Amino acid sequence: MSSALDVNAIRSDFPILEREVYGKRLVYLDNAATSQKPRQVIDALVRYYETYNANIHRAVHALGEEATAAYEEAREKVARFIGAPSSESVVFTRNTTEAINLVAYAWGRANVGEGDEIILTQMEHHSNLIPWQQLAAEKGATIRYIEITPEGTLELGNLSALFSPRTKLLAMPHVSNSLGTINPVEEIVAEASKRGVTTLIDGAQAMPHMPVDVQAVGADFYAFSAHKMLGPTGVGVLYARRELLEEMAPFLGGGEMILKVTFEGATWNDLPWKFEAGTPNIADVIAFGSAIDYLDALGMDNVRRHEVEVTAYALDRLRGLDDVTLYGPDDPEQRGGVVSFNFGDLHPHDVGTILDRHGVAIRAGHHCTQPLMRCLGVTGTARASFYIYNTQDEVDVLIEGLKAARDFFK
Ligand code: 7TS
Repeated sequence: MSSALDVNAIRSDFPILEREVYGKRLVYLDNAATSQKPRQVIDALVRYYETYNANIHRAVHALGEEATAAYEEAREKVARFIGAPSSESVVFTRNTTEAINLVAYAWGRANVGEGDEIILTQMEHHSNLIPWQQLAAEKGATIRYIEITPEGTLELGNLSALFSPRTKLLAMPHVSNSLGTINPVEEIVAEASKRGVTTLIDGAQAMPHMPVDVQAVGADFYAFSAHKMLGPTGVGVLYARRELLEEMAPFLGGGEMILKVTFEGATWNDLPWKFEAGTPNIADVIAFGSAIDYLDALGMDNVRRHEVEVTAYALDRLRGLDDVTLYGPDDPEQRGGVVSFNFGDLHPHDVGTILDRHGVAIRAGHHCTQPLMRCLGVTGTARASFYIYNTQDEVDVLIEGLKAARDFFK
């Protein structure tokens, strides 16, 4: 039993956890890819479509006003949840990937030029790598990487040597989706900021799992996805310092993002709508508001404590198997609820396939971090990732499945 959360009560809110896979109870351990959704979020979607579906920010009718109010209320909830100074700093996108691309286009194209430098880490998800490689190739800029240590943490001893007068941006993950490593983002952002370097934190694996205050982190930009934190797919958030959003040109042009349009040109809407062209993902943003309510009621400190407990138990049990290679920091306090491993000489996909037959869903492969896999000297790993509804019993099912995989391939 978790000491931090009432997991039985939580589990009863998630209809999908009642289903079986191949006749076995579903054990869902692929939360770093996407989380499951509680009934409260599903109900919010149904309620919207059944009772007040309408386009927002334009209608004079009741439905439009209700939908607009609910959409903007969700933005207020997000702003409070992340500690933003105001909801004007909260831009809705499709996902983390689009939030980062928004910055690469609207800020990057205007501020990064030939000979300039960008600092990333060796543990980037491709979505915080490709947009910067594209920008660097287009502009003739260079990317430098903070290396990883054998323990899977960032090598920060020579951080200051990575900065130069040409450094324009430092972008990095708050928590690694492959190693689980929690990076000391406050410290690194402070180093960058004191040199006048703009900063972006990819918070896709942090915001769902621990208390995060974007102002305490101090970054200029902070990106994350709703679908990894009980919300629907199709909603991401870009938090940005207001001054930056003010000076940036729009990312996409069209309806909603304008104030006044003539045949000769246009002026832009106020923040944050300047960055939300076209009809947004109204239903899913509203349902994301319900996901925030759900997490708020649990308390993010409790979410974090629960994940530390389950992760510590999983690490212990995995260490008890012969032939398991674990990646990332040993100390569960230094990592999120992500456990990457390899098992003997079994291919991670084979491990994943056998586990699936036991009802256990994990991810196997490179986890969209191919350069990191090369640093680790592997082509992929098996990865179990936990959330609020996972239990130690489920970790036991994982371990039994791994033993069965070993026997199967013996
Ligand atoms: N950044 C990190 C650190 C991530 O883990 C992910 C998704 C993304 C960005 C992209 O998020 P999206 O919502 O735009 O797709 N990570 C994973 C994963 O680890 N397995 O599947 C998706």
